[in-house]
Amino acid sequence: MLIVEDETPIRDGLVSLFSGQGFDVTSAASGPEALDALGRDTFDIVVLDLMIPPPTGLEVLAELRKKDDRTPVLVLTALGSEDDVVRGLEAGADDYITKPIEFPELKARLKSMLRIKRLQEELEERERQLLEANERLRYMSQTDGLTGLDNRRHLEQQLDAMFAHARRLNEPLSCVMCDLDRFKTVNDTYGHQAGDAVLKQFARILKNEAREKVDRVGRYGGEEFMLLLPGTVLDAAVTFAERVRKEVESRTFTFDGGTIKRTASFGVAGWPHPRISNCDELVRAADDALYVAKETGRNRAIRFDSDAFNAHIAEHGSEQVGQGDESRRSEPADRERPLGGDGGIADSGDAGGGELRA
Ligand code: GH3
Ligand code: MG
Ligand code: MG
Ligand code: MG
Repeated sequence: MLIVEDETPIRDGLVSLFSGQGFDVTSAASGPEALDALGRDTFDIVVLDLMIPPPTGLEVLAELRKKDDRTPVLVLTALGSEDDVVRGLEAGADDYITKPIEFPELKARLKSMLRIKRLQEELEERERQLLEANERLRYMSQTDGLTGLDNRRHLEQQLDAMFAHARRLNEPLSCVMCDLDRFKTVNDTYGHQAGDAVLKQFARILKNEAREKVDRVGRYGGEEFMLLLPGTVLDAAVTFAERVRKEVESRTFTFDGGTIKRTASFGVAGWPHPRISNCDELVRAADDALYVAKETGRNRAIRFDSDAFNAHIAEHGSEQVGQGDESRRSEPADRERPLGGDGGIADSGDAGGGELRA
């Protein structure tokens, strides 16, 4: 507590009264001393006599309020000077008491000011906690728990926004879908935890290869990931996917008790494209290209509408790709789409397939 009072007997009386009540009391006998104390310390409460050697109490108060509108200030005014009271309150005092001071009244008023201050602080603390909790919730609702990447819902929201933006500015936007090859065997051979470790490391690779704060990287489903590359034409997106593919291929994944090599397949689509007119079609095109990458041997990046893509479709028909899986944008990703039973999967061309090294 800061007590500003120029009359020594009153000041001493107040100091001993409130010290006796357990307050840590600082006292000042003039304007300069008061400003000095306020500059040095912060106070829970200030008792301020208005008639003090200048700067006066009102000037001290105005100075304090320039940078601090929180510290409760109770002004002491001479009896009957109503102008003083009004000016004191206008200058930012929270309450006043007229001299001669009635100590019980002063004590009661200070107590109520402190109570208001405490309530205000509690309210602010609660608001802070609420904001924090909201921030945590927002993060959790947008983030995949295992990899820390965007989750599917958030990816789709981003995609909607990015596509609208791309269309508005007539800027390219590419989408890369990728899926670890023969990932199930990691789980089957080394257990789910090893699988999780590989997924996390794979996610890290994607994140590192993507442009920070520009591209969005997310987990679309189990071991399937999506990258959104704004401002990126299809050619550049294919180059990007090829770079990531090589990086994955060169990497040795580690898990508790062993290491393992894996590859991944990529499907790449880009807007603008004559066969893509909305973001669902962009994702489906990338997904179809990924499907063809799997079908044609895995560990490769396939460009939607490329010769390789079209040749595969021409040979095997298109009923499996572009089949308009409407559930795709609301259900977990599932690549169980065998082409004509099991026969379409080319195990021989599978660079990373089946090789597990512990
Ligand atoms: P393909 O080359 O055709 O993609 O073969 P694959 O084995 O990678 O694909 P498949 O769809 O047959 O298997 C995917 C596996 O991914 C099955 C599932 O148990 C596993 N999986 C999905 N999510 C997780 C996860 O969060 N953690 C672990 N450890 N495994 C997961
Ligand atoms: Mg005085
Ligand atoms: Mg897979
Ligand atoms: Mg998959």
